[in-house]
Amino acid sequence: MAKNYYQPEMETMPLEDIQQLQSEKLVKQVKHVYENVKYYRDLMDAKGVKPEDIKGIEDLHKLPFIKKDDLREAYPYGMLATDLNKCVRIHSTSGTTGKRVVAFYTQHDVDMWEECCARAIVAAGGTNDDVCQVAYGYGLFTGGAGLHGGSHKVGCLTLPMSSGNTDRQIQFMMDLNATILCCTPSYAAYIGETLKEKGYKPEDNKLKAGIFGAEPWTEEMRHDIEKNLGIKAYDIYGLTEISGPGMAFECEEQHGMHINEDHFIAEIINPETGEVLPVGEKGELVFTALDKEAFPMMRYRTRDICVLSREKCSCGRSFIRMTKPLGRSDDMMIIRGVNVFPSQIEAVLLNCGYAPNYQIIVDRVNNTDTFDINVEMKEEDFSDIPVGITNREKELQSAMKAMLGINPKIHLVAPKSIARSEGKAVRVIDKRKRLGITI
Ligand code: DLL
Repeated sequence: MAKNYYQPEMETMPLEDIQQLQSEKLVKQVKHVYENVKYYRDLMDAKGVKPEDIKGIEDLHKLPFIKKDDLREAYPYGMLATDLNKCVRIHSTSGTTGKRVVAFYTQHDVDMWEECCARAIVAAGGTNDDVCQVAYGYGLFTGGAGLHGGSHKVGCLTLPMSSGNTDRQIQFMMDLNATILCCTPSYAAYIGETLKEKGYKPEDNKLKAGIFGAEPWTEEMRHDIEKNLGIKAYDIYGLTEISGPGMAFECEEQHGMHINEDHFIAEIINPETGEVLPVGEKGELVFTALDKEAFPMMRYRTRDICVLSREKCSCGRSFIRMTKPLGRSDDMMIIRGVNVFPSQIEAVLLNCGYAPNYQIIVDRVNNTDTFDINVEMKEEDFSDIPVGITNREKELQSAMKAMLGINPKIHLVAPKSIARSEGKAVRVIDKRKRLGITI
């Protein structure tokens, strides 16, 4: 089997050496964070931990966790560990109640992140002979920028398409002989279907590989995409709070994603108790970033549930592998690659004068997520004049789009028509679960 490494000395480093390196970096990083981030220093002080207590990775468990709520509380600069004038970029997640999480990057941080993405591209067979079509969104989302930077590092001819405009995607893909496609798996499936509708066969395109992530996808979906596009489809994982895509990536084995352990320490914890679980057990994934200057996350709780494996991989990489996220320990949904919280929807409804009586229905039809929201009208606003209702649905839809970044289909329904629950309200009906998609 071909050995495709971007930085072989790191990617194949023996485990003892990786752990030694992690220990050295951790000691330095804890000092950096303690000295420069008051918010984290307070958390450490409250737990009674000083930087000198951390002598290596065996002491990692002594450090406090960081949660998304901490990042919201510290918004925008409270977690910044360098002078702002050393920072060259921000990226951001969507916010649950309008407050986003903003992550800062120095040039060093961007380089490290792009190298991680370059590793993923090379692991998928990429070289400087390739034409890499980046159809992840560009902007505050990390998908476009991350894979774009990785593609440059590998020396691919990069097509910075961003997402959407499928006809143009296909025209460039065919005319410029794209060989690697990077986008969300649902968009890849949609591109595959559109190619078919336009009469192209899988062998008509020059694609050989796809690097797909940012949302859950099943093995069945992988097989469909591989068949329709005539490629090998690789998974890639990451999150904005840590650095973006490329924290973990699949190799030619396509059996779990290797975590870039020279830059990140992964732990699995019991989400209820915070107890660290042994490798092989299912729990919440927690990351400590070892090299980040501007936004150095320590023991960040991802809310993603998964399992780690130290089983030897035939690709020769010694990095630990993670399964696809098997679910989440919070109520975040990922719809068309975008993170959506019910609380965001509730905030829009309240802002627009509706009562928070609603139901979200998500499904996947022809490999694309559908997203519908039923919203009850108030008695005093209720009317059955269709034009008035349609206009109000449109207004609410644009308010939702402004908050979420994606367009739900809004259905205004009669007062009291959404079933009330005696216990926890059932706000979300995620029909994708029948397909084995658990997020
Ligand atoms: O989704 C970063 C990314 C961009 C990853 C492009 C891969 C490719 P966020 O928008 O902050 O960042 O969302 C992070 O998305 O906690 C997971 O729940 C989910 N997620 C990311 N990758 C995968 C994947 C980007 N391969 C959240 N499979 C994470 C399933 C994924 N879920």
